[in-house]
Amino acid sequence: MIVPAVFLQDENFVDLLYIVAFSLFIYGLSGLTGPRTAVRGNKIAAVGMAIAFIATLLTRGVLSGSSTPWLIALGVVLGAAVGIPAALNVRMTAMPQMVALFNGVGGGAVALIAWVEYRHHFGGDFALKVEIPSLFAAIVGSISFWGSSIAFGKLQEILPGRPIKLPGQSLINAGLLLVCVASAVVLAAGTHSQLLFFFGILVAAGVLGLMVVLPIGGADMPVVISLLNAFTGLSAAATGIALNNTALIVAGMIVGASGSILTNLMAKAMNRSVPAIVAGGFGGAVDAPVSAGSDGGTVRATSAQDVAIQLSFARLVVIAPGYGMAVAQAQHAVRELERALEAKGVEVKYAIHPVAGRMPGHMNVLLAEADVPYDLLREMDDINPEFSRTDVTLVIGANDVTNPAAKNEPGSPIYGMPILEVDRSAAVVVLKRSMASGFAGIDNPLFYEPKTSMLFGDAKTSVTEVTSEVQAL
Ligand code: TAP
Repeated sequence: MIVPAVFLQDENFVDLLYIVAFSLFIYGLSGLTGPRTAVRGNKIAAVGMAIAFIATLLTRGVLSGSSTPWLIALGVVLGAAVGIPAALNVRMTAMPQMVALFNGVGGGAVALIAWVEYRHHFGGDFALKVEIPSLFAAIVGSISFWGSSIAFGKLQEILPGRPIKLPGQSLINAGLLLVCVASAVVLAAGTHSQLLFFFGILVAAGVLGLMVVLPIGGADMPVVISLLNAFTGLSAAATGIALNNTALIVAGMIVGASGSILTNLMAKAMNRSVPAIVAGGFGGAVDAPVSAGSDGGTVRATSAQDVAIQLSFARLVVIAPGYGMAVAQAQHAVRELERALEAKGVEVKYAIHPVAGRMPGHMNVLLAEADVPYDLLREMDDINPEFSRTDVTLVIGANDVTNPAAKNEPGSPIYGMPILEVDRSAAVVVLKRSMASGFAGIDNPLFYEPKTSMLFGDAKTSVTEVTSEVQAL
């Protein structure tokens, strides 16, 4: 695109570019509502971001200073050198860690910008309308950076997934929040020449970020990631206000608003309350893993041939996929099995739990990739009443989302989380490699029920074997 020189650095032209960028963000975001349009939506939003970046460079004063263009170029090269290979090489199953990491980096960048702004005005004139959003951005950005780092550590299994809680945790959190707010008030009230208070804010908010996420148990991680995402968006919007940058305000608010809505939806799906998350009493009621096998329950192993017979004589088969299907990349094999069963007159449906896998919509994306017709997918609330008339439920690499302890064991860390009630079907076949627990780190009583049989092995191999047996019958 050739832009007449007169337009460059013209405020109206820059504003026009920003409007185009926001429109593309919003249009792109609307594409993320369905797996089929998500990739296109993401590309559209990325074009919007490139336009916003160019508009920022064209803003008067941004490129002033002899070293500034080089520093910006260095940032772009370093960011691209890290970000592009990371995004290209990340495994689908490691996506949540990546989201947590990128989200944390966003929060950290916002906190650093707030610090730079503060140093910029150090000892001079700092208008409240700039200072207050900067302080807000420093607090929330710092919480988001450190909280996301812990979330990354838990998801990457560098840190234990179980809740880590100190005695008096809620009081400590309240104290840290008080330190942040009190320091911010002192600075805003005029003693802002004291850099020490600003560091106090960054450190207290950072420790608060760690303290809020450490006690959160594995199964509740989706909610906290989404909450931290909303925090990063809000802190970016605050930085936009401080820097008088419309692009940052709009983009930050889009992330903040969509993150807040997603947090609310996830919390509802997990039967948790958002205030309980913020208070720190979340997901960590019990530290000890619950053992379903300790009461003498036995496990019944089965074979691909037996499963094929069971499935072929069923009227209704429900497939309940989980994280293990993603690890095994078994979605195409599962689709083949569905076709083989349908060819024998068996009705097949898929049961989709809102937090099955490791990211929102994980199962929908995988099954769409394998061309599973969307009308065969049933959300949890729709499929649960159907389990009582289901002949066989095939649990493929799912564990926590089928765990009846969530309904029956008040002491369980996942108690209260809505589950796929697969135990109400006439028979259950679980495909997994071992008796290992799922993300929440707890045993699953479903595996010991007399109606349950276990087909041990990699999900893709097992499903392929079952399909061959079904076709041979
Ligand atoms: P999980 O409870 O994590 O269980 C997955 C099971 O898959 C494991 O028990 C594992 O058992 C099995 N598995 C792994 N690789 C396999 C393979 N190659 N073949 C066959 N089985 C394999 O999964 P879920 O039921 O989907 O529940 C999701 C959990 O993740 C919930 O606790 C949820 O809160 C949490 N979480 C969700 C999200 C979102 S947004 N979806 C984000 C973060 C965390 P073996 O090792 O014995 O095979």
